[in-house]
Amino acid sequence: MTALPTMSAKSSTLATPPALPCTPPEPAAMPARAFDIERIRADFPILTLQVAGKPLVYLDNAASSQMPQAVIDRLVRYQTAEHANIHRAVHHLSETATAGYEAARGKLQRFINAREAREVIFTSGTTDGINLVMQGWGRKFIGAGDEIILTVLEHHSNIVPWQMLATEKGAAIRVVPINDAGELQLDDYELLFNERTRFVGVGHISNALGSINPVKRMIAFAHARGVPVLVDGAQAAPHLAVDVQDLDCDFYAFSGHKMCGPTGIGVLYGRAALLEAMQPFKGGGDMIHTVTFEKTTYNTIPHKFEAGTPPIAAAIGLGAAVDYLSAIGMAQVAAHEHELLRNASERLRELPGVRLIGTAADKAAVLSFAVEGIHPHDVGTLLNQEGIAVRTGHHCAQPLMKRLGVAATSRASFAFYNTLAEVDALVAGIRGVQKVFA
Ligand code: 7TS
Repeated sequence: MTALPTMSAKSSTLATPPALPCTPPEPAAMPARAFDIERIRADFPILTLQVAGKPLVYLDNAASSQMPQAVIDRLVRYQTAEHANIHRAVHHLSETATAGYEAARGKLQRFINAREAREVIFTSGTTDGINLVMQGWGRKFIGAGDEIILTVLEHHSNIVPWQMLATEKGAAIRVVPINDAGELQLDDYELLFNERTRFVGVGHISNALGSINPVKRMIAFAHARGVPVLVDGAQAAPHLAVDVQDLDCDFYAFSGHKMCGPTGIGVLYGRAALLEAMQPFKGGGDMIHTVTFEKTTYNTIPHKFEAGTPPIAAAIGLGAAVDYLSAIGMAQVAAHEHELLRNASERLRELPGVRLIGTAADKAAVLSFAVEGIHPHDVGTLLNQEGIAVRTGHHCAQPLMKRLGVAATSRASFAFYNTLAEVDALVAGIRGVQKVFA
């Protein structure tokens, strides 16, 4: 048998070439813009659609928001001129893709004011981020008899993972109640703490009611007792300026598709010291430093938590989305949405036979409502015939629905590109539904 030629080079003899510039270079962040609603709407091609022969009125933003042309363009540019796998090769496209992916991480770091880019882990979404914390932190640090505090407002994705852990470990879940307006009861929250309390999970904004929870106070209280806090920011990151250092949270999870970005991408912020203490949740390529059959050593954070090929295009698209939101300014986003909320709440309150569900003093632009004698599913179906997209159902918050004594609600959830004219359309639509059933 002919011996194979021996490959004896132990190290590369070529000097590492200077990194090639990305072609074309990463687009600069957009300049700040005035809040001009018509110009903003013109950025969203989908908002020109007709549904059932009527102009689309898209009021299901809490489920998924729409994408501006700038994000679509960035995705197209990546796919047409930059696509390759990241972190793995010296060739031009791989370096370009890597630079774009890591630049996106930096944009997300600035968007939430994290101290360091390595505290930003790309996930597939909020659900994935919470599961990562459950697997990586929870399985290591929560044991039999320990207690986890959640709230009755939580989305299922901040309930079920903790329940799975509690069942596996013999831990218990304690639940913060609300009043009838949908506000968390802080006195009860504080009373839930004892020497077995190990973790708190709380939503920043309720997806079903819009209540903005006093997470900063809750975090301070937990920290005074040495208990870390995860904030589910799925409904907050798209609607208000999030500052993880100011909140002082330990983990903050959110999804790209609710904030003008693509599906399949999200972020888990984690305090570096906690991330370093955590077990990786998924094993595979990129998350390792060395591998032998005897032992694997792990890569540094954030790579330790990003096993396998990540959704590179989606991460770059999310970077473009936060550039877009930052150019408008989250304060302007929040102010416009608050105006929509104020107007819509007032109008719906005046409608006979309509009851608002969730009337917290501090609220985001989510309106859950019941129309007397008409099933929410029928409300949604008839509104759709008018081109109006709302969501109906339990909104993945069944414990909350049970607390409120309803099986489901109809929910209109606004974004910064919605208008007062669309509030008019919603009100007229609901009147129309009532006429059908009169
Ligand atoms: N947490 C909250 C507060 C949410 O509103 C949602 C999604 C999730 C977690 C899960 O996010 P994902 O991106 O991982 O799926 N909420 C909704 C909703 O209100 N309607 O559809 C999805």
